[in-house]
Amino acid sequence: MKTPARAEIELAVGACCIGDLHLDAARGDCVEPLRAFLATQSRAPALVILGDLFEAWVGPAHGRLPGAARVLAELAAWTARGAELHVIPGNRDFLLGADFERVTGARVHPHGFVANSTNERALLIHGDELCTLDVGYQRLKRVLRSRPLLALAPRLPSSFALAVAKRLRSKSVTAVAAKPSAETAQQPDEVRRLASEAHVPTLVCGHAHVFRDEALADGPRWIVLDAFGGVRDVAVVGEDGRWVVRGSRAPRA
Ligand SMILES: [Mn+2]
Repeated sequence: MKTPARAEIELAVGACCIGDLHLDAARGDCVEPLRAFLATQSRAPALVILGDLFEAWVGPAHGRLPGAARVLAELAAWTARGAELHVIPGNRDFLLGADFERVTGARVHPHGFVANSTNERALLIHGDELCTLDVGYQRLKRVLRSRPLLALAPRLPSSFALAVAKRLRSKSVTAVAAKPSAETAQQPDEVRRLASEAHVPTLVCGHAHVFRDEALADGPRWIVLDAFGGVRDVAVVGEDGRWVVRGSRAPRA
C-alpha cells in the first residue's frame, strides 16, 4: 500500500488527545460533553481529535445543523485562545476538510500525523486503516475518499447530502453488524508495519471503542483510546514527554 505523506507536529507537554465522540450534529445539545471537557483543559497547549468527532459529516451542509454550529463555535473558541487544534478525520466524518479548517482554525490531517513530543514520538491515526482484513471496507474507503468525490461533496444540495449521509450510516451499521469480528478487527501486524514505516515507538488511535495500552511483541506501544466518555478516553503528553492515559471525567491530576 502506498504511504500517504504525514506531517510531523511538535506536541508540547499537556497536549491531549481524544476521539470517537460521534456527536449527532442534528441535536442542539450534542456539544455539551465536549464543552465540559474543554473547560477542564484551559492550560492544554493543543487538542488532537482522532476522528469520528461527528456521527456523520458530508460537508458544509452538516455545519448548518444546530448541533454542528455549536461544536464548530466551541472549537473556534479553543483556537481563538491560542491553543492548537489537530483533527484526523474518521470513517464517519472523513469529509472534514478545508471549510471545517476555515471555521474552526483547526488543521485537518487526512491520514493522521507523527507527533514529536519530547520523549515519545508517536503515529496518530483514526484506526480504521488497521482493519486490513476487511477488504470490502478498505475498497469502499478508497472510492469515497477519491479526488472526484471529495471535490463534489461541498457542492451537493444540503437535503441530498444529508440523505446520503443517513443512508451511508445505516449501511455501515448493517455491514459491521453482519461481519464476523476477525474481519473487522484492528490487525497488530498493520500496527507494526505502520509504526516501523513512520519510525515511531508508539501508535495511538481510536475507532475500535475498546481501550488497550500494550507493548506489542517485536512492535511498538499500541494505545487504543476508549470512545469519548469512556473510562480511559484521553491520551496526554505527560511531564516527562511520554504518553499517559486518563479519563475525561476523572479529576485533574
Ligand atoms: Mn471510527
